[in-house]
Amino acid sequence: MEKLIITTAICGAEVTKEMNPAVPYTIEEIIKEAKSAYDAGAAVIHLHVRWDDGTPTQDKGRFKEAIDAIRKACPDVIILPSTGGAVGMTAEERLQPVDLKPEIATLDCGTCNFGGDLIFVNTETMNHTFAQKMKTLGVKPELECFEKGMIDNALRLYKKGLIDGPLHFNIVLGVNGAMTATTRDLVYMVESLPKDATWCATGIGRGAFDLAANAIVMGGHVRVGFEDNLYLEKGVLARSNGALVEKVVKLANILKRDIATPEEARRILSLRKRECE
Ligand code: KMH
Ligand code: ZN
Repeated sequence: MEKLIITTAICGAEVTKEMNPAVPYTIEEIIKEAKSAYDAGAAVIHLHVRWDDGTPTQDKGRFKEAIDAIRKACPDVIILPSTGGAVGMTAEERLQPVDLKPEIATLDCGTCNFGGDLIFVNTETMNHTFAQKMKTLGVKPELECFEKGMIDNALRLYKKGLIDGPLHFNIVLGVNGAMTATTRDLVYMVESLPKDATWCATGIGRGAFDLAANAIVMGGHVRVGFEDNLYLEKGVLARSNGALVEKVVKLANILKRDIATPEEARRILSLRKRECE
């Protein structure tokens, strides 16, 4: 089995300081959270950015500022910007960080409900536009799939030549509107992937660490972070993203899986290190 790649989603777009005071908004706070996760063993930082008041933004300049600052604090870490942004943003807004030519960025593979009246919109046309732009700029897509139909959408993009293999998926389970963060649903999703694909599992909310343990024993990789879950355990808020990563490292130690460095993660994910423009 390959070493375990741990990704941290340090801030997301929907969680707030009211939910956990450690959620980062400012560039300084983002650096602190990125560094805590990196020091604890994360090889990949999944990045959203906010204005100082917490408003989510996909502003290219703000991404550049955050990426340059993280790069100084965590020299070799893989930075994986979001093109999902926040629910309700336009495709043009969301695509801005791709212009910076990161090594890898998210590509959300379909539409789903996102709790209450929220709908996270990713139409087939949007998938084509995002994939085409990422391919043109040499950015590897991390294929975010919240339910099984999204894997099929991704495979259609591959058949059409809009994305290149080997494919890398992030299976996100537990969103209020898509599949559940259960072993049964994770196994079903993983069995639906191409055999040479790499994959990471992200459990939203309560299922975060159960799903992480499943992914560790199944040979997948793991994402944790405030974007997905704010608690270290029931009723105990995590003091930092680093604390969430530490818990995954403990699980990996118990389950006898070594942790990948950023360099090892690049090899596993077929990435080539390059600086953002
Ligand atoms: N904020 C969610 C609506 C991604 O980063 O690509 C979407 C999201 C996915 O976070
Ligand atoms: Zn995200």
